[in-house]
Amino acid sequence: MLRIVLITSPISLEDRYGRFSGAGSTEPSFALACLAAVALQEGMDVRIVDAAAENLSVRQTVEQLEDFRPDVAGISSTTAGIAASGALARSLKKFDQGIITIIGGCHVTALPEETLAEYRHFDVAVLGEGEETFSEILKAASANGNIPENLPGTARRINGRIVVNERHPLIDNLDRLPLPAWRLLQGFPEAFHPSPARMNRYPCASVVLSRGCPNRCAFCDRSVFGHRVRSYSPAYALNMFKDLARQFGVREILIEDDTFIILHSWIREFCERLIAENIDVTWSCVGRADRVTLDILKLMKQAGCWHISYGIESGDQRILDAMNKNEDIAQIESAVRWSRDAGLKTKGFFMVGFPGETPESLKLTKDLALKLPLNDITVMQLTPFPGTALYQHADEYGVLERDWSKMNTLNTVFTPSGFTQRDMDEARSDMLKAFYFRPSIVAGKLMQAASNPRLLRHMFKGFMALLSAVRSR
Ligand code: B12
Ligand code: SF4
Repeated sequence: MLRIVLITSPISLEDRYGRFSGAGSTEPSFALACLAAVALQEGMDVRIVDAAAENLSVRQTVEQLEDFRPDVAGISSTTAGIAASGALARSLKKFDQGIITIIGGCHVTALPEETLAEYRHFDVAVLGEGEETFSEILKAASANGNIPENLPGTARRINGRIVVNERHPLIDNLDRLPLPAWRLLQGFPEAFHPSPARMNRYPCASVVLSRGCPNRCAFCDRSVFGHRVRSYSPAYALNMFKDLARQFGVREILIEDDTFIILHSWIREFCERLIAENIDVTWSCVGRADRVTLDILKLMKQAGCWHISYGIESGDQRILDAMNKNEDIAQIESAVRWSRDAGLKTKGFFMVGFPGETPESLKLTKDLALKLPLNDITVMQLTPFPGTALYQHADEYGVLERDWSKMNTLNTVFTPSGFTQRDMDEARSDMLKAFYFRPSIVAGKLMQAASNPRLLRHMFKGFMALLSAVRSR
């Protein structure tokens, strides 16, 4: 039996959230819980170290493994975490040269050759969807200690040359996967505290019920799951909810699908099953404005949904079109109003700095945020992640700082032509200030906190983080 450890990249809360780190939001890693379940099925001795959620440094992460002495270490990383993941692989090799280090996740999937060349302590890269490739790796490693060089879904360094194999076919039926191994996440679920804007009750967990998105927004990296949408069946999704509620006492679930509302028939069945089962959980999700109807939103509310976030991005139709967002402002306005009418709280994700941004488009975006009946907003700096249409051409439209560690959507790594970095920082702070320092929003937050005093501490930390972020620009 091999000893397997699965680790999220050890990047600190400061590296992820910059001046907002004080809010300290953390979510359990769904990807690692899914991969761990597969490793358990293969009969392995498995551990998870969710270093990102636990805010562990590289040294602290390795210290956690001193007794366990893993044979295989699988690291999951976004772009912001890749340098820390590379440093972790180096430290793991120093600790024990024999550990097989595997890197997976969106960054290496988008840039396999570059990542293996840049971080030479990763032995193998798993590209795209991981469960089946990982299980084949574990089978091979436990049979003869070797991972086949041509295994689909992997990239390797062979005699100093980097070989990228064909991708593993996507899993046709997600219901074949075991339930996530939540019990391996330390302190689950009490130890995890998502953003106060998405927290209604305690304790919380997050799940991803579908993979892939049919849209092609220019700023979004689809390298892992592509454009074909696959979902667990509504019955299986309900089982995940039941498992979380009954085995772990979870009362709040964040559905983290990129676009939860794609197929109305799926949502209807899922909601009807939830209503019939009467499980004591409330939930939130992310939707696209062009996919919702008032009826669907009302049904979701009846099934326990209390919050929906929309990727609104910009208030300028010209920018939305340039993003290939395939949505118009009128649809966004209707979706947010219908959500309010259905009794749901709402959050809008906005983005500043897309190529073609002008002072006028920034004003339109701020005006839209203030005009819509939103309860919360997040304002991100446009970040041309590897794997996006924008990444290849960013230099034509402005200045891109290719520092992976800064690519957390809060730092300004891309400055569009006609602006300075400071202009972009200010645009974001101004919008946050204009939105949050309004009596109606402050009153709404106070009421939310009063209705659930356990939230108060997190909301206070969130507010202080907001203050420090808008002050220190
Ligand atoms: C939920 C989520 C979060 C949660 C994570 C906790 C959780 N619940 O998992 C929170 C809110 C904490 C978060 C934070 C951030 N996130 Co986020 N997040 C997501 C989201 C929406 C879902 C992740 C998920 O669970 N997917 C489902 C699982 C099954 O897929 P997966 O993670 O890709 O894993 C599969 C494969 O990649 C592979 N795999 C992954 N790791 C490994 C490791 C091994 C060893 C193997 C074998 C395989 C393997 O196998 C897995 C199973 O098939 C994704 C978008 C998306 N659709 O993936 C964005 C996404 C990953 N996040 C993104 C970003 C930018 C961030 C932040 C930087 C933003 C910020 N400032 O907060 C931080 C960085 C966090 C970090 N540690 O690096 C970007 C990353 C882009 C990039 N190239 O870096 C994404 C892709 C969204 C987007 N389209 O822009 N995020
Ligand atoms: S931004 Fe949202 S809608 Fe657009 S491609 Fe990405 S996941 Fe799909």
